[in-house]
Amino acid sequence: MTAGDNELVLYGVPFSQPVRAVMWLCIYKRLPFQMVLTNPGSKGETGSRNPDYLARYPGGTIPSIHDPETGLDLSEAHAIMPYLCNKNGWTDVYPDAPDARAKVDWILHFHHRNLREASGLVAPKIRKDLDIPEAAQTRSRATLTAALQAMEDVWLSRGRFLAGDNVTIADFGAYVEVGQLQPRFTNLYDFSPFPNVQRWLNDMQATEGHDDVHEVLARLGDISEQAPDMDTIKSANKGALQALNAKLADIRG
Ligand SMILES: N[C@@H](CCC(=O)N[C@@H](CS)C(=O)NCC(=O)O)C(=O)O
Repeated sequence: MTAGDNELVLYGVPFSQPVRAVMWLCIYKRLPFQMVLTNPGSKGETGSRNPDYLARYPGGTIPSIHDPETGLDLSEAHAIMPYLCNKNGWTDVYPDAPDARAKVDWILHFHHRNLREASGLVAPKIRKDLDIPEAAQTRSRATLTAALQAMEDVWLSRGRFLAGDNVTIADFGAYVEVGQLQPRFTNLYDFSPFPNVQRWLNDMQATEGHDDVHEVLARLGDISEQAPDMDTIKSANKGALQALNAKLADIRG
């Protein structure tokens, strides 16, 4: 079956962490969508800082979605995932009991200035042009380490996943950041001081959709010694998109 007119539209690229979180939720719940390649930060025709894009999504970031069924335009992964769960009744990954939902929301909000800093270790490798100062990288590493300690000592000592014993959208959001640093991908962080986090990383890797969403990182490989050039990143994104489209064709049946 081909892509339907009424499918959710997702703007982004597979290399973007928050885009991967939304992709993963959709694949996990077998919701087909259309991915429109949108270059983060670019003012070009297909860029997230293009005036047409900004008119709809003023934050100028990916991911953004358009829901043709409701007409809704929405940015921010941690707004998009709850929206999709609410709309589709996916209470397994976003529970509706107030206290259970609050635990998920807590981690979704905690994410932004904490776990998100994992990308502060990746950005200097892939955006040499930004010339990110050493001090910023050191701060990102320290912030991330404190966030991992919170995961280790509190959330992941109480349950198998971050908000309890079942996977939720908080795990998708967190893993796309933390997971990218593992030896099997970029290899930019040593997780050995965190056994609970390592267990969780393994559980997340066994969660449906993981490999489909992380194809881009598998293609990019270890970047700890040598930073990839833009052509390599573009080709990894392209290959990942082809793999994603194959998966979506399978979901559409
Ligand atoms: N808080 C946002 C972060 C989105 C974000 O920073 N996206 C990056 C790509 S990973 C982006 O679009 N950067 C381009 C820019 O800021 O111009 C979310 O979770 O959706």
